[in-house]
Amino acid sequence: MELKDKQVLVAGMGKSGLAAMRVLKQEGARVFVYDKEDPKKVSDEIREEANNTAEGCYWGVLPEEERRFDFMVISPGIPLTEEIAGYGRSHCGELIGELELAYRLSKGSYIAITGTNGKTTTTSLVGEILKKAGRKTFVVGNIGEPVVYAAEKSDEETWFAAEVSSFQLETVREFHPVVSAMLNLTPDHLNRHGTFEEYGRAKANVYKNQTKEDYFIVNWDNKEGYQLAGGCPALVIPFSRKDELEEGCFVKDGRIVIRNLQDREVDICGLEDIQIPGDHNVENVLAAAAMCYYAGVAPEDIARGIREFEGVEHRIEFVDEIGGVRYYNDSKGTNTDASRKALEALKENIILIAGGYDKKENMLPFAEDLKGRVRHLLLMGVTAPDIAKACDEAGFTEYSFRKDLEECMEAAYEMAQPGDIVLLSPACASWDMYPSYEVRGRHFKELVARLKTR
Ligand code: UMA
Repeated sequence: MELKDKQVLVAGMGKSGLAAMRVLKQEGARVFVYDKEDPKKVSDEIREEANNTAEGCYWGVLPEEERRFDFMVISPGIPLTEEIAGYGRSHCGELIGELELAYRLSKGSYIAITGTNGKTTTTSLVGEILKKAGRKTFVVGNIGEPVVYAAEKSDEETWFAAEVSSFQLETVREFHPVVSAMLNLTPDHLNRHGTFEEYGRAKANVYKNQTKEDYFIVNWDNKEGYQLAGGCPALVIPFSRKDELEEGCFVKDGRIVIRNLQDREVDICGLEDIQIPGDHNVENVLAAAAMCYYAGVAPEDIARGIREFEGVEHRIEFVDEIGGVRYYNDSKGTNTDASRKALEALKENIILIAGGYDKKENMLPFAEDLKGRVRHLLLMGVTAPDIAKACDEAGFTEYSFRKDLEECMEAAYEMAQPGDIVLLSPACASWDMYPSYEVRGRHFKELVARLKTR
């Protein structure tokens, strides 16, 4: 992609937009930036860097009506219904996201992982397997690493293990992974996408440019996700934790096997080799094994990667044990499905801390899962009243409200008995109280460390 002297508008000065701005400038483009925030609310560092890099900065205002740009790079967090997106459609030759920009700038092959839950864990595991197999690998995307930085450093031998969100997939055009995966599909981000169908449609963009030479790995056990295989132009490879498949990756006699097109069964490893807890993680491992196998990694390298993988930060992460009580950080539980999986993995005697930003999810199935697992639920954040209402409906009465995470932790510490688990798994995004789930998770860990020194 030739960028020299191209006029580009970058919208959103978060991680993704900043990365796009830097790389575009380096490639000789004439960069302009926009952010909805008033300059007073933007950090000094970001404002200064943008002022020094861009030819024009638009803080809290749209660029002039008479301006025209070759294209616009819009951040994933900006809904396409926002005014700036409308401006982009009428004033810019093209409207793309940072993932698409990166794709056009990169050499090498993409493995793209989407789905509602498990993306970060599975992407990390795929990355680990590829690295252990000796491939030049970048683990990028929604996981927190803008893809454009890696794109700059890529060559023909490079492999990208890319976590891609529905937000990022809304703005892809040519993005073409050799292997893509849909881990599962359950309602999430409905406030952004409007309906579950629209959310699924955005996710299905992951395979829209694939051909029959490519692979689409999809969860056989998740009906909603599997339905999307219907429109897929790539070779569909299912994975299943529950059923033995004619073709695909599944569990047989306690072992992970892949049955390929030639009807050959390849043994990968035993379930006991998986270190990360819960059935949902068996699914993540099956998906990762299938992706790597179809990306040409040897079964023994896949097995080694699985055996040595200890999980990722903020995802059912064991933090510490204090007085016989174990503390787990599942700040990445940003929707009800993710948090239900954490409850399922940790089983019982749980003191749960939940609540946060409202993504308009139905809280009832989550509330129903609390019974028999959760001893007490501590509620915080914007969704606290909604979760409480769902608990009433589900007949779960063991809950109380706290102002913030610090107060929740105090209460949890007071009420926990040896053998209990204190779990932060909010079932909601963090954005009402924190800038990100990572900051929320780190705060939880700091509070655990503080309790330990009492
Ligand atoms: N902004 C506007 N107008 C708007 C909304 C936001 O100008 O209408 C501005 C904000 O003022 C802010 C910037 O845009 O300055 C924020 O951009 P962003 O929300 O796109 O966030 P980034 O920091 O660029 O991070 C993004 C992803 N964020 C989102 O998709 C919301 C990160 O995913 C990703 O790790 C990062 O790019 C690098 O690729 C986070 C996430 O929460 C983890 N993702 C969602 C999820 O996993 O559920 C999809």
